[in-house]
Amino acid sequence: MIIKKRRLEGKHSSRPKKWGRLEGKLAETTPSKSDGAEVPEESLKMVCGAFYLPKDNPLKPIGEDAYFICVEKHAIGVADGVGGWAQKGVDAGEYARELMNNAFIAIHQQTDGVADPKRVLNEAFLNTDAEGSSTACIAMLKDNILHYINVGDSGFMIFRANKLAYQSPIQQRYFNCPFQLGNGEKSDRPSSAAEETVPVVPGDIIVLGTDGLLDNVYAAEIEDFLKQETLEGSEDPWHLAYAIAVNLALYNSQDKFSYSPFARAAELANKKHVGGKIDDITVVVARIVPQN
Ligand SMILES: [Mn+2]
Repeated sequence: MIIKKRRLEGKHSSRPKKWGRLEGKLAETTPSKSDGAEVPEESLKMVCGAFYLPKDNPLKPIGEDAYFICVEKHAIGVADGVGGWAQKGVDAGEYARELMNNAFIAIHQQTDGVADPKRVLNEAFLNTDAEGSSTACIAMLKDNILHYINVGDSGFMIFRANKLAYQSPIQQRYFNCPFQLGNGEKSDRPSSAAEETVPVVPGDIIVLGTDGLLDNVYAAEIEDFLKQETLEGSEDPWHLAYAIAVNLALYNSQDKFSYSPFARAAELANKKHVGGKIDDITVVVARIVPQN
């Protein structure tokens, strides 16, 4: 795979053109029939790719994020082990990895063909024994509708014709304290999860990530990036995930002066934070295409 290194020079030092978060609802720009994006009768599938970039930490070379892609069941998921556990000598990455592994197994064991992310998350949670806690977002495509379940501040955006069409809402108690699944008394249970369905159409691009992505990259930047990729005819989801992780999220995270989504959220919470946020970065990209 040829990887193109492209950095958006000069883009990250200023406030993006538009940075309003579009949470939990379809955008007004959602194509209607007049846009030529009719709801298809044909069956759709997801073509997926992912890139994981743990932050530089010799003590935790694989970081605290985890993800899975289940091609047969059209399902993807991410989890982000909560870093605060390190103070207690617990690697929450273990919890996140076990949770995603168990989610993958639970999806394979769904034999009745019904996409039920809640059941998957429940089973994954009950089978996860590790100490720690983690956010989790699992999305499954069924009958041309994306079913998802989310706990915490991981999440996804759907881009349609290179425009943001949907963004999943995050759950947090207060700034930088997301809802989190875990076995401890203070942790959340799957019953706290947000569950939603979103119709999708061929050509949609789902960008799922942990807060290493979402705290560093605005939807408008991904829109610009996808426009450029479309011009160049680049459709490989692995390439898109790599480029979004490295050229946008990693690059922005290292910018000490940018008005990042994290800096904006801090400002809204009356906290001080300037620049990007160094973190593990997970990006899963799923293209919605016809089954045949
Ligand atoms: Mn994170």
